[in-house]
This record gives sequence, structure tokens and C-alpha cells, in this order.
Amino acid sequence: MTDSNLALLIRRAKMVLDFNRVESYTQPGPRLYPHQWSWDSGFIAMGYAHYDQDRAVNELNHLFDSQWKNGLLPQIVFNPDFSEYFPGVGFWHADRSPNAPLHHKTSGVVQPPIHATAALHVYRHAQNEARARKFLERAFPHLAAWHEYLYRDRDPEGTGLAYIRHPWESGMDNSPMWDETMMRMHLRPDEIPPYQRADTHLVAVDDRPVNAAYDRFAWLVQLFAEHNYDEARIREDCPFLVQDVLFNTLLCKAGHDLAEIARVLGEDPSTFEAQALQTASAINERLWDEERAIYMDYDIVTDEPIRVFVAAGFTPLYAGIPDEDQTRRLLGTLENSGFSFGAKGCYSVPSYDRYGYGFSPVQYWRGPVWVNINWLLLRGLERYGLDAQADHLRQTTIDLVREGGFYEYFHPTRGNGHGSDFFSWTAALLLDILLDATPKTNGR
Ligand code: 9WN
Repeated sequence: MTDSNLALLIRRAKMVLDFNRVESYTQPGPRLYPHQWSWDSGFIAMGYAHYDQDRAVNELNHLFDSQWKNGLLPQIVFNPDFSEYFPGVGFWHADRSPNAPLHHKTSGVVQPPIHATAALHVYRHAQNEARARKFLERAFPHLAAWHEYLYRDRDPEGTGLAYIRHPWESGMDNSPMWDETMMRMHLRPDEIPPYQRADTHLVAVDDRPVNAAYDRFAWLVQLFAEHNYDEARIREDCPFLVQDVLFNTLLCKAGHDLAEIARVLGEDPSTFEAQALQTASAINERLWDEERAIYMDYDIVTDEPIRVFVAAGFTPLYAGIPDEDQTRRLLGTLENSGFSFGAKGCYSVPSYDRYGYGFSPVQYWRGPVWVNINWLLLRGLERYGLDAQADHLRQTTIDLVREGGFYEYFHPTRGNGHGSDFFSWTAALLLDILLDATPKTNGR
């Protein structure tokens, strides 16, 4: 890429973020996602960190301000100016929980815990050291409470793995990983809460989850509200309880990063460090599939692994979890399966194995390439010194966005964009790739 092409791409990425910014947060995408989303804000802050410290800090602070009293960091913070999104405030009934904040309206589920990682990234890229330290001081109790919530309420048996209780909590809503569990949720028409979808009026219907999936998404939300968001009661009755690879990988990485934040602030890092190490071992013990050489989710309701090949199954590389032998075997799976890594005619990395049952090149999390998954894998490959593979993934990701646009996800063989255009994390993570010249090989 020539210097002027690079400068143009950077300018375009910044324009996407400018376009989506409203007051103190950034919408993931215009129209389709008007509110603040939790892990989107983590990725977005990492992009801002390269050129606008204030925005990076505000993005995370706005989310922290909506934290629940029990530490839950909500998936969505609603903006009262936009009412079109489903499910909105009135469907969640988050106020039935004594823990929900009063000054902001939120949903009652979470998203993958990227936040301590994002906060440390913002601190490390800061131009104004004193202000960045103040930000960390303010963020630290929120992050500590967030991790405490996850280990206390989502891992009551102390396994080291936090469970998710809704597909939305994985960030990969419509992944084929959830199909079997969703099929077990057999609902009569009178059990499905009445609702009106907003998403299918805004983007192509074929790109979005089917109605039967939305019925179950909505039914689970209703279950949480009926249980007043009491985690112990939900745990008793919820048919969807999953220890997810990506969620726990990010928890492990964030645990190490929170320990680092504690060290910067002169606080005690030992609890966070111990939790991160325990989570890493549990990922290797419970989620590694020795025969298939990939990490896989675990369904704690049926007490069985979810044997579905998804790109997120490679992300433990990001947290330095696989050993040398596992890494070699993981790469084998990445290259010699339907993920077609490095092969001509396929953009890396399809979110679901192309030979998998129900693969779709356009449907949500069932095949298209996502920039955030690529970014996590890229940083993972760099961390292990796998330079050729990292170069390939970096270049593919740049090409996809430069040629396809700042879309939410991309067709893995044609390269064209799908879902929301002007998607914020696509812009923010591309900025991180373009502006971060130094591969991260330290801190393993
Ligand atoms: C539900 C905002 C979010 C992302 C998720 C992505 C999608 C929402 C939806 O959009 O989920 O949370 O309405 O489909 O799957 O990862 O955070 O960008």
C-alpha cells in the first residue's frame, strides 16, 4: 500500500467512528445498533487510544457508569433518544433487579470481558500519562467488581470457567454452537413472548438470525426478568448455560491485564493473576479437544462438549493458553480444514468451518469473516512469533476492509460486506492494525 492509500484508509476509518459517535459513547453501527454495546466499546476504545485519548477514556467510563451493584457490566446501555432496537428497555425489565442502576437503563446480560485489556491498552497508548493514570484509578474498582461478579456468580463451583446464560453473552449470537441447545428449548406458541423485531427492516433478512432463534432469545430474556435477575434462581432454571472458549479466553487475558493495572497502581495483583492462571488451566483441561485439535465450548446443562468447529476455537492463542504442541496442532486444523487458512479463494478466517453443517457465507456468525475475531487471532499469532501466518491475516483483514468497506462481516469467498455498513469495531480494530507497527511478542 502506498503512503497516500494508507493515509486515506486511516482517514476513512476515523470518519466511521466520527459518524457513529454520540455524546459520550460510540454506536456500533448507525441505525441497526444505536445504543452502547459492552465489548464493542472495548474494541472501539482500543482504536481511539491511538489518536484520541479523551474519547477512549469516555467510551469506557460511560460503560462503567452503568455497572450493576453486583458488578455485572451490561451488554447494552440504552440511549433514550433511540427506541427502535429490539429488545428495548421495556422488554428487559432490568429494574426488577435490586442491582440495576437507576440513572441508566441497561439490558440484563453481559458480553465477553475485554474491558481490563482495553483499559490497559488505553493507558499504554496515552500521551498524557497523568490523566491516563487517573483513568486507571477510576477504572480499577469497576474492573475488579466485574471480574469478581464473573468468578462469583458465573462460576459458583470455582472451576475457573465462567458460564454464559444467553447466546448474546458470547457476542456470537447466532453461532451454530447454540443450535442443539436452542432445539432443546421447545416452545409452544403461547410460551413465546410477543415482540417485534427491528433488525430485519434495516439489513438483509438473510444476513440475520431466523425468527425461531429470536423466539428463544426473547424467551430467555423473559425468564431472566421473571427471576428478577437473581443469578442463583436463573442458574436453576436456565436451559442455556455454556462455558464458552472465547469468553473465557478474554477473561483470562483480562485477568492478566487487570493484575498489571493493579501493579501500575500499587495495588495487590495476586488475586487477578491467580484467577487468570486458573482459567488458563481450565481452558486447557476442559475445553481443549485432543482428537480434533481445537478448543470447544462446554454445555454445563448436559455436561457435554459442544462439538462444533468455529473460528473462536483458535482464540486461546490470544491469551497465550496453548503450549507448543497444541499450537502446532491448532495451526494444522486452521490450515487443513474448512477454515482454509492461507488457501487461495478464501478470505481468512470464516467464522464457521466451511464444511460444517449449516454453513452460510452471509448469515450471522455462521460463516462470514469478522474483523474482531481476525484481530484476536492476529494478536495471538504475533504473540507466538508465527510471523508468516500473522502477516497473511493482517493483509487479508486490511484487503477485506479496503475493498469491501467498513462492514460488520464479510463473505469469505467473495469478500463483499454484509450486515451493518459503517461498523465501528471494524474501523477501530483496523486502526489498531494500521497504527500499531510493533508486533506484540511480550507479556506472554
Ligand atoms: C445483540 C453490536 C452487537 C455485537 C454482537 C453482535 C450483535 C446484537 C444483535 O451486535 O449482537 O447483542 O442485535 O444482533 O453479535 O457481537 O456486540 O455490534
